[in-house]
Amino acid sequence: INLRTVYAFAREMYPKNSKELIQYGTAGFRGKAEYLDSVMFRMGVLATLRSRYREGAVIGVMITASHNPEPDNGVKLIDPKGEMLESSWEKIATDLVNVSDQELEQHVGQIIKDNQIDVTSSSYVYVGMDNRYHSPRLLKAVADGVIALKGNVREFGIVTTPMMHFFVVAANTKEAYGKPTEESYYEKLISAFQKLRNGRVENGNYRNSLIYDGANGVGARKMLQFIKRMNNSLCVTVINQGIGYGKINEDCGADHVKVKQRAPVSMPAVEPFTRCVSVDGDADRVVYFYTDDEEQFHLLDGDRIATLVAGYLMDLIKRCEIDLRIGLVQTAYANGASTDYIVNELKVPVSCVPTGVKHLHHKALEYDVGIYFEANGHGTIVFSDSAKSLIAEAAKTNENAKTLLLIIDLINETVGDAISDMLLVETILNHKGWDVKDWSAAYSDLPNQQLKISVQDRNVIKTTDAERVCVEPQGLQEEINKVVANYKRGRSFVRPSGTEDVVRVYAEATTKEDVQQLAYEVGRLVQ
Ligand code: 16G
Ligand code: ZN
Repeated sequence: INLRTVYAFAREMYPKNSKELIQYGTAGFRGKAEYLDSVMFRMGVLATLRSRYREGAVIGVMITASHNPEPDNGVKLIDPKGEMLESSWEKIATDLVNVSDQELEQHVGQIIKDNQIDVTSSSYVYVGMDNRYHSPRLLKAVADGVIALKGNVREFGIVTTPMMHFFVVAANTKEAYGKPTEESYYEKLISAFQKLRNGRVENGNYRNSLIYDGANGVGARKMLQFIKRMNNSLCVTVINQGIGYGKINEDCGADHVKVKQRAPVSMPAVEPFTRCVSVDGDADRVVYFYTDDEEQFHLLDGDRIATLVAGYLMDLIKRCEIDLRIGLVQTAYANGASTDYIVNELKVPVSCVPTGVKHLHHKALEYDVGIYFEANGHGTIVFSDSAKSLIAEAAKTNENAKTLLLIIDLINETVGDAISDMLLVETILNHKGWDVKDWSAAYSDLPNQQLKISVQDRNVIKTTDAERVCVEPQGLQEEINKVVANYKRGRSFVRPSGTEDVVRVYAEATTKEDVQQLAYEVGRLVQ
């Protein structure tokens, strides 16, 4: 391998055109697409090195900016078991994309040396992208990065982020998880879903039709593929399909619906209480919503999904007559009412961790059955190996354990998967015979609000206790406490965003007026 090639490729095709420092954050690298060509090329190089470092295991590269606006793009690496890139390599990634073109050859040499990578060993990189118009160009840059190091690359074209995670795990586990193909992914989810329906498409208050907002993203296209294969076991009407003028995530998608607490554009006229669902631009987040008979909008967010799933799994596991430790993981953004419901009604242990999937995922692995969801709709359920074998054993004689095995098949354990999560919610509602009214009745959300505050340097804010307490600048937390004390059931925290150059303020209280005032007052303390 001649590292000159890397430099030559970089200089001629992917010159670095931005001097701004860019960081591998909670969701990889993100930014305006026109500055990302060199980042993508270098991530192709890094993925190949990572694959060689991991003895030829498949490494994934996903090109997407998720819920960001259309002009943005981004890239993240997927480790062999489908997990996020190991944190020590996040630093290697950051350093690699920030060196100049002239330093590149020497820098890559140093990474190889530091990590004792055998550059002649085999490597495999899988790469996929969302449907932004600049994604194909950026995908080629990643592939060229792999080729510059004489690695193997397989391109999957337009896929969701969770599909990419599925392909990587499938490839590395050699068929135990399914084949690394799009068809195998559909097959796995749909077959479990159909078996769980068991021919009973409607039950009690549950109707098997819903509206699906695809955010003009890849989630829309893939849902159309699901529909073709589902034989009407679920009747899905897809809006914001990404055909014509609609821009990805613009006035639609899970982030819009959650943050604005409003329905997406292009909503058809539907009966009150019609079940609607929104996914984000790369289909790893999902939230439900509906409008009631007084035209009031209601959101059923990640907290709702988590509590629905926890209640259902608790019940099912009890009936399997096996002893498994269930736990639920949330972040500080979880609505206080949902946490109370989990602790007091469901009596499931709940823990709070900092924002970002890797923190939630990591914590969830401590339980036999770990359920994690961010309020924004990103989440999944992980089962320990021993839990899986206990369930499989019980399934030989117990019908409930058989159901639980199918539920495990329906779940994409590697990462939150909007479509898999949706099919899970649909299954639970079907089994319970519930409509959105029944689902909403479990508890009432406390009114809540988020603000973005622009400051000179957001990193002067340092937090602890899962971001719920601010330790720097000194004295700020005391000020926040004083303000919060004036509000009934008031709660508020501030944290620097990991994806935007802002400080975020979260507030909740018993009334809309109170929460607006509380958020405003805390926001002023930060400015
Ligand atoms: C990223 C995270 C998401 C988190 C969000 C917070 C991953 C894969 N994604 O999108 O979990 O909720 O960042 O953004 O970890 P913020 O730091 O700007 O509030
Ligand atoms: Zn996303």
